[in-house]
This record gives sequence, C-alpha cells and structure tokens, in this order.
Amino acid sequence: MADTPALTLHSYWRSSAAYRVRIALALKGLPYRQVTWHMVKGEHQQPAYRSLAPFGLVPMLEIDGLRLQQSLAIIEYLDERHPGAPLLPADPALRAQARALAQLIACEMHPLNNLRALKRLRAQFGADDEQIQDWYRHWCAEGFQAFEAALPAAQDGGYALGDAPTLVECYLIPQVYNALRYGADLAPFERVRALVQACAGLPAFEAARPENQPDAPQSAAA
Ligand SMILES: N[C@@H](CCC(=O)N[C@@H](CS)C(=O)NCC(=O)O)C(=O)O
Repeated sequence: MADTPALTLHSYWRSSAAYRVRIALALKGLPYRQVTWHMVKGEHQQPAYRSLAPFGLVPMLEIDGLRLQQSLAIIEYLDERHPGAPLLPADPALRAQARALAQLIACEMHPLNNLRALKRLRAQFGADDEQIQDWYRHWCAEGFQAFEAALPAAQDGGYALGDAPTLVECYLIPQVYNALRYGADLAPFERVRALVQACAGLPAFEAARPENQPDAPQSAAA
C-alpha cells in the first residue's frame, strides 16, 4: 500500500547515523523491520552488504524495494512522504538552518570520528587508545562549540527550532551519545545539554536508543 510501505532498516545498534534514522522513524510513528550488520566485525564492508548499499556505510533504508543511503537523504525522503510530525520547519530560512545544523554534525564532526577514520589513525600512525580518545574529544568540542554558535536564540518550546524536535535533534542526540562514550566534556555546552534534556524520556528518542535495539548486547540493555 502506498501509504504504509514496508520499511527495512539496515542498521547496527551503535551506529549513530542509524540512530538518527531510528529517531526520525519513531517520531513519524513508522514501524520497520531491522536487519543488523555487525560493524565491529566489518560485516558492512562485505559483498553481501555492499551489493545492497554500495557506500558500505550504515544505515540503509529499504522502502518497497527502493534502497536509500545517507541518513539525511533518508530522513528528508521520509519527511516528504510522511509529512505528519514534520522534521523540517515550513519556513525556508528555518529549513536551511535546520539542514545546516544537521550537516554540521553529519559532515564536519561525524566523518572525523567515524570508525574507519579511527582505525586509520591506529593503522597508519600507530595511535593508541588515549590518542584516539583525545582526537575524538577534540572534534566533539570544536563541533559543539560551532553548533551552539549557529543555533538560533533559545526557543520558548525548548527545542532547537521551536516546540517540537526536528532534524536538528535527530542529529544532535546520537552525536552526544557518541561523544559521551568517548568521555567528552559537555559542561561547556549548556544549550547542547538543554536540548539533550528536552529529548530525554520522549518515547521516540527512548525507542531509538542504542541500548534498546534488538542487536544490542544484553550487557548494554537499558
Ligand atoms: N553520511 C553518512 C554516514 C554513514 C556512516 O558513516 N555510518 C557509519 C556508522 S555511524 C559507518 O557505517 N561506518 C563504517 C566505518 O566507518 O567503517 C550518513 O549520514 O548516513
């Protein structure tokens, strides 16, 4: 049926890019089936996955046979097909701001801290755990500083762009999850912390949490 397509999310519990899409799907109330590719075991690089998702990156969303890669393209597609609970504001200037904030995370922060970049630091330059953590935290601090500077003035509704979460929170919350895993200090980022607080406990964000995914190890269960 056109209005209720069969959705399959190719995912990994700890993938922050998949986490963005899980939040968007949950905010839209769209049910989906999940297929797991174990990233730490490198399953996402194997031909079985690459034949479906040539970028070899998680997530990929299948919608009635259409295969979409790149979280921003996926989320915008979902928003256009399912306009209820909009993830982009109606106003063009605010839409551009929402995309800019999401892309600040997706294009300027996340790639520098992605699994393959960290692996390369180890393999090519012999970086140890402490150096990797330091690298990770450096880019988080720089990124969150820019993010806060780019945020519009605090909104009465408590979210980045008004009284409901949008694309911005879909990107911010997973990036904060990653940052905390690597011991980043969020104390200087009051507005980031306020947005995390605003989303904490919302059912969509709770459902999308890595620890609540079917492929999360028992030891990580929330
Ligand atoms: N820009 C892509 C990023 C996708 C991406 O890098 N996903 C990560 C997981 S969060 C991945 O597959 N990493 C594989 C690797 O680094 O080897 C998106 O937004 O979907």
